[in-house]
Amino acid sequence: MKTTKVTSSHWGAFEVTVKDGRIVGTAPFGPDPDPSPIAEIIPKAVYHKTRVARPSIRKGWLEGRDKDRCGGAEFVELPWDEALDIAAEEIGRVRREHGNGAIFGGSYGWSSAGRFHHAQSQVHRFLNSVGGYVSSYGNYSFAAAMAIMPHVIGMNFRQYAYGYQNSWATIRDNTETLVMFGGINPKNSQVSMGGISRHETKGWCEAFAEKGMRLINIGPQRGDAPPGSEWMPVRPGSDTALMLALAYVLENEGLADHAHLARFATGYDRFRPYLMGDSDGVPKTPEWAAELTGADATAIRNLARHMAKTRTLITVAFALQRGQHGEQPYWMAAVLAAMLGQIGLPGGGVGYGYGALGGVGVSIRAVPGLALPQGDNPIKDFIPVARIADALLHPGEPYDFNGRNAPYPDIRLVYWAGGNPFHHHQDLNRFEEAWRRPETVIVNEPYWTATAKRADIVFPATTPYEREDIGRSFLDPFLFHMPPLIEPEADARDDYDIFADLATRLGKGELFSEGRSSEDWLRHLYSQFRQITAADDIPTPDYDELKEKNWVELPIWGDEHAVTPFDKFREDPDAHPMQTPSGKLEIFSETIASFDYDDCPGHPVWIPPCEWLGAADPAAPLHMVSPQPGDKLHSQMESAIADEPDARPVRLEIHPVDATARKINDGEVVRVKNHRGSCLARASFNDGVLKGVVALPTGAWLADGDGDDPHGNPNVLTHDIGTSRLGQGTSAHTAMVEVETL
Ligand SMILES: Nc1nc2c(c(=O)[nH]1)N[C@H]1C(S)=C(S)[C@@H](COP(=O)(O)OP(=O)(O)OC[C@H]3O[C@@H](n4cnc5c(=O)[nH]c(N)nc54)[C@H](O)[C@@H]3O)O[C@H]1N2
Ligand SMILES: Nc1nc2c(c(=O)[nH]1)N[C@H]1C(S)=C(S)[C@@H](COP(=O)(O)OP(=O)(O)OC[C@H]3O[C@@H](n4cnc5c(=O)[nH]c(N)nc54)[C@H](O)[C@@H]3O)O[C@H]1N2
Ligand SMILES: [Mo]
Repeated sequence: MKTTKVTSSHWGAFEVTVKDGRIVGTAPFGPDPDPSPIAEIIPKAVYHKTRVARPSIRKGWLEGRDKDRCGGAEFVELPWDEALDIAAEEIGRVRREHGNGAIFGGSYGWSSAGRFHHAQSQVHRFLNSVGGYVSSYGNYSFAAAMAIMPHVIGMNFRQYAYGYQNSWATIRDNTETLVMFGGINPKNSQVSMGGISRHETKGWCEAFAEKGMRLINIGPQRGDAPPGSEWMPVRPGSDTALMLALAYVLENEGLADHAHLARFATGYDRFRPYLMGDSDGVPKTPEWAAELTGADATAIRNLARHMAKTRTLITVAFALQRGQHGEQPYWMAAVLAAMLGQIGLPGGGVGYGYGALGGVGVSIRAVPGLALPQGDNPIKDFIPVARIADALLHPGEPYDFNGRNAPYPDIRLVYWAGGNPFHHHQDLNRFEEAWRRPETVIVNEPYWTATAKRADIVFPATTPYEREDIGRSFLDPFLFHMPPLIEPEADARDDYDIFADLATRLGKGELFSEGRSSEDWLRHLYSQFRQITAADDIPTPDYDELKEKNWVELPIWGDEHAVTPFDKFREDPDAHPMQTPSGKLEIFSETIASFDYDDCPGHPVWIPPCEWLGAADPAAPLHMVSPQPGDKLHSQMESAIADEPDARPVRLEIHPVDATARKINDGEVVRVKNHRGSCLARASFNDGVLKGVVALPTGAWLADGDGDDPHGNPNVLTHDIGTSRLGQGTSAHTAMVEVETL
């Protein structure tokens, strides 16, 4: 028996062929013009030996409640009932002895794409049903932007990035110069959270080049932007200096639009003395920036003049704010756009995150719905998501965050489902130390990831191919019935069933499940969604029809030119003010100034990062950036990918000059090290990487044991500090290393 059905994922929809109950192949989804190859590994990954077969409890915890959570720990397999009893009893004990404020359920991670079996929503609903949990705020993607941008443009950053930017069509039709800080990355636009059925970014970028638009990629890697782009290489972490120099040229040469600044922005008078050097004796000239960034002063001057002459859209990759002082380039890019006088013009102004996710720039009518309700969390305590190690290491100690000063919670129990912090967090050796502080760690996972191996109780979760779900993303018009394609592997169960059983044991089964099975929930959520679409006149099949059809395309493509950000504001700033204290774009923010943070003062500034090429340490002279992996999503299905010949350690992009100076050959396995840790990597010569910079993508699972991580996880090398006291985002890109032969 052979059947082929379509399913959905974060990297797109694809066909899956099942023969005699086994997944034997995948193929692209017909309507997708540029499908991602990520799905090809699935027939191997689903059956991989690293699947968690049965509920497993770490022997040291089971027998003596030890906290020795290390990669090589021994586990004992138990029947479901026994393991669930033990977990429920432990959750109950922590609640009784310490209260729900001692349970951390932030559980950051991308898990999988189906709407109901979304692990993070499931764990949150479960923990809420038993009295709540300490949550995490923000994300690893753009936490610093989330903190700074509302102060500057008066908008929630997520809403701006996903729903209020120039669409691709508006850019094509209006933009003459596209200045891309950190590029618009073709490899990253494969992915969009919740799904992406038509990968269109590549096509749009081709259309821009065809039209003769000037595309300028500013950053450490040529490959960050689509082919046909000019490349202005700059040192990682130095973009704010370059932006300031562009601003300096505009002001100095009379190209800054002062009328626009007066009407649509506030605080230019407070910022100008800094820009021109009147307040600190340092004019932010192109020569000043050339020294810091490595870019050519004449090229900077010419670029500023060209930007002033043409309709210019400045775009900034998420990566720029994933470094120390990451708030600054985001703020300064908006200030630069205001100085150009182009805020509110179609195809002008400033944009964030294009290419980072395939859905940014598409025009879709917003249709809510299809999310599992998480219930209410009576525990109001939270941590900024990337401060997890600090929280575990320093309970009770106060920290700053966006004007708030609060003590870290005292975490006794951690529950994680749908994330892999031993892939995604920084300075993993420090994190491993922090991870030993709580009394208990429970993880639901399909795979023996680095995190599962460092847990006390591990529950085997199904993959999306082993359960029924609904696929839909708010950035995509397609709607999927995701059929159960195969039986669950070994003893794996759905997160929902695991949590329902735990809730029952804790006396809250009814509150958690509302008496519904998974299928009842799917039909319930779907019928609510159909009420929303009916009210909006969007024809939507009923559940059984969707099941029958497998997928439909809803007629919700938006008007391609529906949104020009801040156009109404530009027409009449008094009638349509920005939602900032001044009603204008804040070049100086009284609010931020009132926080009195030395690492994020009242207007954008250049503050050198603690590690960068401008202060090279002889022991760690190379700047390591750690981008998203092109061949997969984060660490998902890593074990099957790692089995491919020569796949591990991960490839390290290095300039041939830096390599030969170290007697390193192309393809050779090398050691990457600094004072925080070391890993192996496979040198890959690339003259599209700025000299002095190396790029090691994320996604490897941290191996067991001490010493060099043999897989090449860059997070043994990264620095675990907040972006600033304002944003407290990850500073993953602020890391210096040395590379050497073995
Ligand atoms: N150095 C450095 N580090 C970074 C970054 C960087 O740029 N540089 N980027 C950061 C960013 S932006 C992000 S978003 C993070 C990503 O980090 P994560 O989101 O933690 O990475 P994933 O590998 O997607 O983790 C998802 C996990 O969920 C599991 N899973 C999938 N489906 C299910 C399910 O149905 N149930 C359960 N229980 N589990 C499931 C997968 O097996 C996988 O282990 O990494 C961050 N880390
Ligand atoms: N294939 C694939 N696509 C993905 C993901 C994945 O795992 N796989 N993950 C998704 C997720 S969760 C996210 S958040 C987005 C992230 O989207 P981005 O943040 O845009 O992506 P990154 O790959 O982390 O970084 C892009 C580039 O930024 C450059 N860069 C680093 N530091 C600096 C700097 O200081 N200045 C400048 N100018 N450039 C710098 C690096 O050269 C890097 O290659 O990607 C998404 N897309
Ligand atoms: Mo992300």
